[in-house]
Parts: sequence; structure tokens; C-alpha cells
Amino acid sequence: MIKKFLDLGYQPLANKYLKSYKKLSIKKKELYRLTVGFDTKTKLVSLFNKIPDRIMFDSNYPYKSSMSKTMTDSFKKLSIKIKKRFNPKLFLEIGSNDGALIKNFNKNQVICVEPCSNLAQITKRKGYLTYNNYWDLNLSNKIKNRFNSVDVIYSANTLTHINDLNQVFKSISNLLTQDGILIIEDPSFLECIKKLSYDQFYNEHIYIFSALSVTKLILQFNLELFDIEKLDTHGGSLRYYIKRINNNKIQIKDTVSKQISTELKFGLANFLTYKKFGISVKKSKNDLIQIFKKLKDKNKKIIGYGATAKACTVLNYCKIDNEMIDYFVDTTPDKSNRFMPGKSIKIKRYKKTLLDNVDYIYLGAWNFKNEIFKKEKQFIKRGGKFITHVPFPKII
Ligand code: DWN
Repeated sequence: MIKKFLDLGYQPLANKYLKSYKKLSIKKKELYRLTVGFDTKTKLVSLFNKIPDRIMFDSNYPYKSSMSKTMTDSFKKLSIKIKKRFNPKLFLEIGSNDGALIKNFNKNQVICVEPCSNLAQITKRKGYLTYNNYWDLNLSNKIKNRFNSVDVIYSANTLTHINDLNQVFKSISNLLTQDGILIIEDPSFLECIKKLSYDQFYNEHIYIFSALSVTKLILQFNLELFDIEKLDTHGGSLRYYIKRINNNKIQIKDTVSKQISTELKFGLANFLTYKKFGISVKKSKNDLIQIFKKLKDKNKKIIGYGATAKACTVLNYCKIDNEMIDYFVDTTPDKSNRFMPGKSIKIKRYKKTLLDNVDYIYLGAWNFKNEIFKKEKQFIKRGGKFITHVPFPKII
């Protein structure tokens, strides 16, 4: 049974940045109700309204993983680890984006899968075998016919974006060698609760995983966890290492039982924990609005930094508009001169001078706080301050 614990109101589609501002309508289905539930049986957290993937992931997907040094550094480290620990002859990435990870591998070793054609073009142009497809059984069979099997399959921040998880894991199991490894990496629901980062919910994040839910999910496909790594990326993620249950060559590390017992201790198996989270989110919204109002009463100039999908949820939930935030800055070329979805706030291509005369910066990309603080030493030195809602609304 799926029980609702969070209602973030009517929301536009994240990552759909409009060229000019227009008021979106519920009638025309330009807005959808963002409600989140907890399945008491499977322990899986998911959205009630699921937007078809063909609408979300098209030929104009603006997000590029390579836009942050934190992510490119993390992928470089991971590539070294994968080569050392598993030494794959053939490596497949589901959701290869602009190639931020696979650029660390040899071209003859890698298969990229990427449904957004603008991104698939990038890895194709660089000479990597790229299937511009959604991940499903058809594609898995097509690759199987050509390569027979794959040693390591990896996917970061992608499987949680796919509605049909049964097909996802069936297609993976279909292609993986008998002693093959699956590595997946996604925001951790435990961290999401601890940090009150309700902005992890938007249409693309159909699911938010926990070790508890992943364990149950993969069991149906005779797969099991054998290691878990905690990562700082994307506000606290988990990297799950998965093998076939009948593969006895690999030992199960105690990182798995430790993570599961931490989640159980925190109450991730009980609906009450989720209900409390929902109540705290309402308080967070009111406190953030108060901060903005107080600063605007003093005529302070506020801008946003990082036109993230996450910020889309916050702005639309808290009803923060261009009366509060003058503009957003972002390094992503495809976001520049566009508007934050559902809001009349313009996004400008990042340059340092856009921070001149700014008093406060709202951290849309709070998950890259350290990288941004390092970059904006000058702003901080002249007394500039940041606003964040994570783990609670405050001025830094
Ligand atoms: O799961 C998803 C994650 C991985 O990426 C997708 N569904 C969509 C996207 O979510 P997001 O937009 O919330 O992700 P990020 O990685 O928090 O986005 C950071 C944004 O901030 C990018 O647009 C780049 C920008 N940025 C910047 O302008 N200057 C980032 C840094 C670090 C900077 O210094």
C-alpha cells in the first residue's frame, strides 16, 4: 500500500526552461500535482503522478554532468576504482549524459546508452559506441545479440528516473555475465530526510532509493547487494554494488548490513518517519519565505546560483518569483537566457560580474556549496551572503 506523505503543490516540468515567460496552466497539463508516497511493503518512495519518459528526456535535455568539477572528479575516481576492482572487458553505462564518466575509459571497452539525442551526439562524436535509446528489454536484447554479455553495468542518477523498474532490472539481468557487476548510484533517501532536502522531488525523480528498498527490489531478479559506499555528491548519495545471488566468489561486505541497520534505526521502515518529514517540509517552506521577505523589506538584492531541477521545486512550492530573486546564474549554455520553469526569473550565463552589487545569493545548487564557495571567495570577502534551505532555511 502506497501512503502519501508529501504534497508539493502544482509544479511545472523541471529542466524545461522556457525562452519567454508565460503563465502555465493546469488545464493544459503544463502543471502537475507533485505528491510523494511511501510503499509500506516494498519501502520504496515514489511520486504518484508519473510523467512519460518521452516527455522528460527528449532531444533538448539541458543538464550536463560535466558542468561541475565535483562530479567530474567523482567520476574520475570511480573509473580508477572500477578498473582496479573489476577490470571489465566490456563496460556499459545507462544514462551516459555528456560522457563525464566514460571519457575515463578506452573507446573499445565502453557502451553508452543515452535517450536524449543532444547528449548522445556528444559521446558519438567523441567516438564512443552510443545507443540513443531508452533503457528497456528491446535494447538489452539488441546489445546481447551483438556482444553476448557485459561485465559491468553502471548507472548514476538514472534508474530512479525510469518508471518501469521491473523492466529496468530484467533488462540488466538479461545482459550481465554470470559473475557480472551492477553499480548504481543515486541520492540517498536517508540523507534527503536528514537534510530536509524536499527539492530532491520533481517529475524526473520518480523514485528515491534507500538501501532498504533496493534490497527488496533487486531480490526479485536474483540480485543482491555486496557493498555500499556513501558519497557526498548530490546532497548525499549511495553507491550500491550488486551481484547475482548465486555468485559466491564475491563476499558481502558489512557496509550493507551497517547501512540497512542505520536506516532501520532512523525509522525508514515506518510511515510515521515519513509523515514527520512532510510536516517539517511545511515549516521549512514558511521559514524560507520569511527570510526572503525580511531581506526584500530591507531592499536587498538577491540572485540565485545554479538553475537546478531542485530549485524548480522550491520556487514553485514556496511561490518565490522575480520580486524576490532578480535572476539566476548558471554555467550551462542551454539554460542561459531562459526562464526558471513556471517562474518569471531569468537565467543568465554565469560570469563573475553578475555577482557585482548582489547582497545575497540563493543556493539553487546547494549540493555544490563547497565548489561554489571556493569559486566565489571575492563575493564572500566583500560581505556577500548566501541563503539556503538545507538542512533548514538560513543565511550563511
Ligand atoms: O538527477 C539529476 C541530477 C543528477 O541532475 C537530474 N534529474 C537533473 C539534474 O538535477 P539538478 O539540476 O538539480 O542537478 P545539479 O547537478 O545540482 O545542477 C547543478 C547546476 O548548477 C547545473 O545547471 C550547473 C550549475 N552550476 C553552476 O552554474 N556553477 C554548478 C556549479 C558547481 C557551478 O559552479
